[in-house]
Amino acid sequence: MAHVIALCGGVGGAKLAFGLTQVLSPDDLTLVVNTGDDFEHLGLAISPDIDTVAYTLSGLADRERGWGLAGETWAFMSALRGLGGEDWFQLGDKDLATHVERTRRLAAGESLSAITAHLTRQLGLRHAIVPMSDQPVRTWVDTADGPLAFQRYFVGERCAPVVQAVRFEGAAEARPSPAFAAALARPDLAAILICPSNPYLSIDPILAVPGVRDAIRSAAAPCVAVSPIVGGQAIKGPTAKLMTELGLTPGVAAVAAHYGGLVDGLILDDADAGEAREVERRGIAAHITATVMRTDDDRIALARDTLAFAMALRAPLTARVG
Ligand code: FO1
Repeated sequence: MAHVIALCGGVGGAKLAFGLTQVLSPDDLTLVVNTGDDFEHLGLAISPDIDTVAYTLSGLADRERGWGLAGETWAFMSALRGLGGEDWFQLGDKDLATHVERTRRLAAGESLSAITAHLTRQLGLRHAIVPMSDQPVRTWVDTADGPLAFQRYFVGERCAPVVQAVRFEGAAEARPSPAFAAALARPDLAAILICPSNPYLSIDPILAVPGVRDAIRSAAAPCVAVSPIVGGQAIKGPTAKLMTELGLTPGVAAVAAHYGGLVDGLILDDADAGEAREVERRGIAAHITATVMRTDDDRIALARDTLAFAMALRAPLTARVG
């Protein structure tokens, strides 16, 4: 197997990322993670999607919540609350160590890439989890109630305000992280996968980093996305609500339109088989399979299926490129 890049956000994306690590060797996979959700809170540098992917891959994640560590304790939060401190964003006692160590290393001048490589190695992970960029990119959500920094919208306001637009502050000045850029330039790049993360909040920040969209478009390797929408609903999170607020009809067709001109193939759930024709009308190959990942076996099966679909698309693309 040649090299595979997978773009992913937090909870939904991490499940497929886990499956990919079970079927691809560390040399064959670069997991590129959204950092638009990152923020500074209580003086700490928080990178929620990187941590969600790292905890999921190491088997340490709280599977019920999807974020944070299993068996977590909350003494810090309870003490902070007692002092009248900010308690709208939950930081577990063990999780806190990750943020403290990341913050210390950033202050000492290490890059987010280097810190992420160190922290994931400490968790025993051998697959590369890389931030989309080492420069800060911050997702802002313009709502009917005014502009909100991403975590204020997502956690503080529980996605309740009506979204008018999403923007990525700092993106224009950002560069792909060194490992992301290197993976995009690999001559043996076999596929670029887009995990079933929120296209607008988790994947768009990655695509907003200058050069990324063009590199994906011009790559000889096929780009395949897995739809995060099943039967008009998001598996988890605010994707469907957000789509409605942005004037879109939540469904696979809108996801295909969003990724139009970028992806060669889209994987849709069995529940959406009826929309395959609409996807293909846009010049995107459609593949129908079970995409809801409840167990580790589901994650591995979808990873295998996604890779097989991408490899099938690769042959004609390679022929076209010469
Ligand atoms: N999500 C919540 O809904 N509430 C929280 O208090 C919360 C805390 C938190 C702490 C660390 C971390 O890595 C993630 C955390 N998340 C929390 C998840 C996070 O806000 C979102 O999952 C992502 O940013 C969206 O992908």
